[in-house]
Amino acid sequence: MRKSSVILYILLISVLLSAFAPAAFAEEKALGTAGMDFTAPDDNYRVFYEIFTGSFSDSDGDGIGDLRGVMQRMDYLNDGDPASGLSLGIEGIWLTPIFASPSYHKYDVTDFYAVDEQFGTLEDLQALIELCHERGVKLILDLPINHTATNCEWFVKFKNAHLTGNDRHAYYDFYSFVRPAEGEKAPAGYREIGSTGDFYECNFDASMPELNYDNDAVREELLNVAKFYLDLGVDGFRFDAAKYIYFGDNRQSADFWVWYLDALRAIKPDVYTVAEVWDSDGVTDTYYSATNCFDFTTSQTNGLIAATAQHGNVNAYTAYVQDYLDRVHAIRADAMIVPFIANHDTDRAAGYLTVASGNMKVAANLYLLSSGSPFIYYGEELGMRGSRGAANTDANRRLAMLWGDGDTVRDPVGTTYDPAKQVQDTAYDQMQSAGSLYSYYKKLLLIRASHPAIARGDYTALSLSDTKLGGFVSAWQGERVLVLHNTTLSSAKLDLNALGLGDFTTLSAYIGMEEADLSDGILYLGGQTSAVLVP
Ligand SMILES: [Ca+2]
Ligand SMILES: [Ca+2]
Repeated sequence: MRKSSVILYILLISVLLSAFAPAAFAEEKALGTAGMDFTAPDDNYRVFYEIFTGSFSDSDGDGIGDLRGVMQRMDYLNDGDPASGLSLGIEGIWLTPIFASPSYHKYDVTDFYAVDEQFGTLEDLQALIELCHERGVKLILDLPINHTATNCEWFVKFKNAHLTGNDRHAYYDFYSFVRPAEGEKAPAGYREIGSTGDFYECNFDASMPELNYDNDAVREELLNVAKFYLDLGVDGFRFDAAKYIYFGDNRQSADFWVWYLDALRAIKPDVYTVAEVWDSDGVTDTYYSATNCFDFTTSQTNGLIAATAQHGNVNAYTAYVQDYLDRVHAIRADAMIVPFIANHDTDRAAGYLTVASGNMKVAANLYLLSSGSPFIYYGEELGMRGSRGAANTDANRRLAMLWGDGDTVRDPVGTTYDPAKQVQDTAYDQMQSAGSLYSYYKKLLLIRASHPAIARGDYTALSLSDTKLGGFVSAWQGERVLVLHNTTLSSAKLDLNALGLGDFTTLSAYIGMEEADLSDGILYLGGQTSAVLVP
């Protein structure tokens, strides 16, 4: 193609796109909400949205995301009317830490009772809580209580007590420390306090000294922190580094969380909590005695969701979910699975799954049309990319939300990610396009919200002989739903009667790269497409 004809071609496409954009938007507005029922109960089986607070939306022009920024994006997240079809439709928000802290990520806290001034004030937090609740959205805060910053006044007092040898000081035991015997070395993960021979525990970094949870004053203080925010109206917490409370002893750490959760539930019986226990299922099971945990096994590039989304075995995935639910329900009757594909500590999923291949959409189908309380990482719904890369920096996983409408939020310090590799369609663009990943996520959440039984109730994995097609039946309060996924590139045909599923006579919804059709008990399910059936 000659250069001039290429330009002409691009011009023609642009004209066509702009001509069709308003029509497509109108069609998108109509997005099949007619006839959908949104009477989902007010419980904790919610779709959450993780906001890396400093990278989301900037309300005051300093380039840093803040609480007022989240408020100004509430229409994007949830406009309070599921039937409008005009907002993403998330049902909960996880804010990464908002407390006073010297770092951009704020996982090293100076003062747990203050909002960092870069993010706003306690009054801003109260206003955000109010707005969330008006929209039926729950707000949970990130509690990194295993450690603090070194400039936290507790640590300053602790350090001084050791430097002066004052072992009667109230803060002498506030942090975890050891004094190795003469000639012995301190264990890994400890740092000497001056040249006192005392070493404080810091498994992540010297800048993150770990609190001593054998000290009742520490327990009481960090319980007060949670109570303080529950009083303010937050709905719950995400517990950072939950297995590090007593590092190396999961039973003891889990017992701490049982004690902590007993106290929180006494105040707020429906408090929403989820713990970060980045470990195998055998280990997370231990923590389920206290709280739900993120399901790290199915997340990330090597996880079961990504593997299944790339034309993998759906039966293995649904069998995994059923086994998970069976195990955690045996530990605690109201336990949930909390799936996700990426968060602020992992590479973004669109980078390895890709939107163009359709695999990103299949992954979303698998974990959002499923049991429990899934977490979407901000920008995931746009197909945003970001990975540690050669510079090995987490900042690349926390890039500024691509609003495309003049939001002044900037990438965090230390970012090295090549903007040319980023998805080019912003939120502004994608909201106008029925074919965008944003519109896809929106539709997916509508389907989920209109069928409460997908997230709740008894989950029974199907074991189909066609290993690239699979699904589950879920029953909740008299409602039954059948969810089927086809992860292959070609359409599949399923005789529901032959499988004993003939009572599912209505194809309620389908979503994916192709279409679905049900007639006379025969379901045709297009490639990379999922279907929801009801009796
Ligand atoms: Ca700001
Ligand atoms: Ca610890």
